[in-house]
Amino acid sequence: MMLKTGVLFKYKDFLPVTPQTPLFTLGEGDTPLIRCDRLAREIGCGELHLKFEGCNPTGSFKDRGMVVAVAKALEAGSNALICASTGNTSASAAAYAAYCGLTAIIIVPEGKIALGKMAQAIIYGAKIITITGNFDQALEIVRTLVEKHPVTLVNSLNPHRIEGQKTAAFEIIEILGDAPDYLFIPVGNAGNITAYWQGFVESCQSGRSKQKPVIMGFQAEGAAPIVRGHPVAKPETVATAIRIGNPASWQQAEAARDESGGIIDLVSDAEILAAQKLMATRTGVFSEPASAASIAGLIKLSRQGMDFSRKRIACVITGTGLKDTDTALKDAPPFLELPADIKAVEKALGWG
Ligand code: AN7
Repeated sequence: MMLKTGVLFKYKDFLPVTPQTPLFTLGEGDTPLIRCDRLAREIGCGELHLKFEGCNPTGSFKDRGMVVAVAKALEAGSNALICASTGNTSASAAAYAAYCGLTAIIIVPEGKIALGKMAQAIIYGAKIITITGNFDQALEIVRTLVEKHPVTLVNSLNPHRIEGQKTAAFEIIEILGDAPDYLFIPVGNAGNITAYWQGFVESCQSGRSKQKPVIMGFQAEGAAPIVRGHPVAKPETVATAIRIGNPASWQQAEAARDESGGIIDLVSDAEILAAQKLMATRTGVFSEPASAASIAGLIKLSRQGMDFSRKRIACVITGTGLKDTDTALKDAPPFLELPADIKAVEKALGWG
């Protein structure tokens, strides 16, 4: 059967795909770009589009890069993958390893991974190691292990990950006809901001777009090394996906910021959770907390007086909220609990 969908097939001319690269897909890419007029009016921007990466097969943008990294690993004859993760990379690595019959070894910080992401790694059959340390320490261990053992690193230090992830920028341009004026994006290990910028730059160079967006990256207040200008030894945030104190692609993120004329700023946990809730109630998009950092950043700058009223904005919504229902349910108001009686229900609804 000829493969017709997926990142590898659709973008093979723009990816390091050779005649020897196996082409396969779990259905990654082609995620919706959702136009949100009501939320745009409320925030005060001209046009607002959410690139909802939660629609990827394992529920995050990581799948775009993972499919390329795993295809190249197979091509090179590897039979095992390894990554450090705050949860989404490990879920994605485990899924693609399962599809391809490879071993996935994942090293994650104990107790700081959303439960749905742990469930994914478990059900996909990954070898899971939790460490009593944070993501940065896990990544240090992984970087040393791949020097000594025959196993493929699939963190975003693997350049094939970035190649795959840049395809999201291509898709935004395909839908809008050009790049947006601004791209808002959460920043953790800083691979994705690097990938989007590369995608927008390549599109402009090849004439597929006329402009490049201003890149607006957002870190969580308790895990904002790039904003503060130094690594954060003990990063803390409710947005566990971006609980990272020493991003691997730090310099590339600064380059994306500076070459695009953008900023990398921070948002508080309260701002992140408020944005997550606002997005859900105004657009029907349920993101995980880390993903809402992009919307939280847009709201913050708009409130500070930046004028987006005539601008076209794309916000990258990096992952689904369904992996982290604990955080969504925290502080939820109580439900109405009634007997199974129509009169009681009508009365409670004010129809009685
Ligand atoms: C939902 O899974 O680092 O700046 O190990 O899961 O490219 O790191 C996840 C990162 C944003 C930040 N949103 O992206 C991992 C991991 C979500 C994420 C980010 C992550 P990068």
